This record gives sequence, C-alpha cells and structure tokens, in this order.
Amino acid sequence: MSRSLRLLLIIATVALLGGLWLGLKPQTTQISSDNCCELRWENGQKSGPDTIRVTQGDNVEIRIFSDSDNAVHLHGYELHREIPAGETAIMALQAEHSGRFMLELHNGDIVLAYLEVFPANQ
Ligand SMILES: [Cu+2]
Repeated sequence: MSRSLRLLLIIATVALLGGLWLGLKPQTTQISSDNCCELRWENGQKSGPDTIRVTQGDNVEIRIFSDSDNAVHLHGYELHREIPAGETAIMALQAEHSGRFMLELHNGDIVLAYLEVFPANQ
C-alpha cells in the first residue's frame, strides 16, 4: 500500500468516525432551577433531550407532547400523567431524590428520556 493511499485511508477513517460521533451522540440538557424542557412524541419518533440533568432541590417542569393517546411515567418519583392525543402534559416536581430516573411513555414502552438528579453538595 502506498504512503498516500494509507494517508487517505486514515483521513477517511477519521472523517467517518467524526461523523458517526456527531450523528449518534446523545443529547443532554442541563437545566437550572425553575426551568422547563419539552419532549415530543410524534409519528413514532421522539424529540427533545435524551438526558435532563438537574441538581437536587431544583424545581423541574417537563412538558410532554404526544400525537396519540398516551401516558407518561417518571420512574422512582412515581409520577404519572395521562396525555390525550395532540395535547401536552406537564410534569412538575421538586427534584428531592438524587439518582437517574426513567421517563417512560407507556403506550409502546418508549424511553423518552432520563432525569439525572445530582446531589446538591457536590
Ligand atoms: Cu413506567
């Protein structure tokens, strides 16, 4: 293999890996107290952050839209909201427990996002 071909292969590999990293990296949203973020379920696809990071004690408000009748469940906090088709449910809480909690759509068992609550004293 010639030196220039080897160099071309290395450049192509780096470009491919860079593109994969950009395309596949998870979205994370760090929100501060009293902030809100929105998750959407439309046409069988979710949009919005994959991870919502807050600090223990923060007030969190998550809006969840669904284009079909659904129910959303925040595991660990045991919060449930019904979502009629085409409407937005609001899940408001104070993040009193630290940890990583799944936010799940029950119609289809879809993991919408994870809520990560970091201890306040770190
Ligand atoms: Cu659940």
